[in-house]
Amino acid sequence: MRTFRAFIDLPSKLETALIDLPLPRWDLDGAFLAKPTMERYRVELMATPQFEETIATLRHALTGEGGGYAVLRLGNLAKALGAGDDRFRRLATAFAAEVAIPFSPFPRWPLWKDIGVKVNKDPGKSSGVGYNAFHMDLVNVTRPPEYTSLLCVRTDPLGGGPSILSDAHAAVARLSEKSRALLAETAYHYGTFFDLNEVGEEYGPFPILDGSESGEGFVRFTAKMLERSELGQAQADAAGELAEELVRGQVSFMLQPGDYLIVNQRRFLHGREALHSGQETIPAPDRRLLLQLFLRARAGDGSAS
Ligand SMILES: O=C(O)CCC(=O)C(=O)O
Ligand SMILES: [Fe+2]
Repeated sequence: MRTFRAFIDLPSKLETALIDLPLPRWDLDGAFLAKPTMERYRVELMATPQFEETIATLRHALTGEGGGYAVLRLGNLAKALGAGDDRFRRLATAFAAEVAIPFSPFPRWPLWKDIGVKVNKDPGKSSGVGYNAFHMDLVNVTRPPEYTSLLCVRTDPLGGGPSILSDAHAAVARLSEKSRALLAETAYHYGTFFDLNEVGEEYGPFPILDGSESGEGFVRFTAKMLERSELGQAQADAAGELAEELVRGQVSFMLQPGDYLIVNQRRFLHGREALHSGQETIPAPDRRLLLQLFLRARAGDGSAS
């Protein structure tokens, strides 16, 4: 049972104030959102009505008991400002910075990365048209971002592509002790690593479970590792069981334009159902579009330990 409130509407007074908020363009400090920008955004946000309560609710959804993801409903702001508008993006960035530090691991993307729809891409990968199986983002690095986030600019005009979320530790807890022991072996690998900022080193092979009993470590998993994998049979079976449990415990919902999904990667894994068939009939500029942003927990933040 979900005991936390994952969907967070903004009080209308707050929405009204945010529409007129004069947030300046942001600066970067290396891969990170610059500190003066975060401080300036914070000063502006703190002057708006009911902002602090809203942020407390958001933080609780992400790090409180049973929590691990949240959808901040910014749809009215997206409507007022335009979901693709810079001012809207600054507002989302300002909210993100209240959770953790926004940064871009990819040298070619400035902070937010487009996730559009490419009909010729591997359907199971980011921006493919197929089922995007349960995973954590940047699974094969030593320091994955504590949070990943997705801002919905446009939905699939054909009506597909609901998001899926699953409590990773709850799924692990339903497995046998034997399977958990196999998942703790340093025997899993996925993907390639090149030219990434601020996420540590390439990690492979890695254990899916890091052995900490706190229930707070990463469940370093992607169901995509199950395809064409060179795993031993016992390890592959254990990973397959985890994939099944994740699906058994999943919640699913359709992101609406302006919805901002934030996922605490230490707690929840995410994915996406297939887009509706017929994407090739939709002109590229009308296809589903999300913007992705990664967040690094602040030092000393409980959720970073
Ligand atoms: O398309 C989506 O909704 C999710 C995409 C995703 O998880 C990713 O690109 O890492
Ligand atoms: Fe992802």
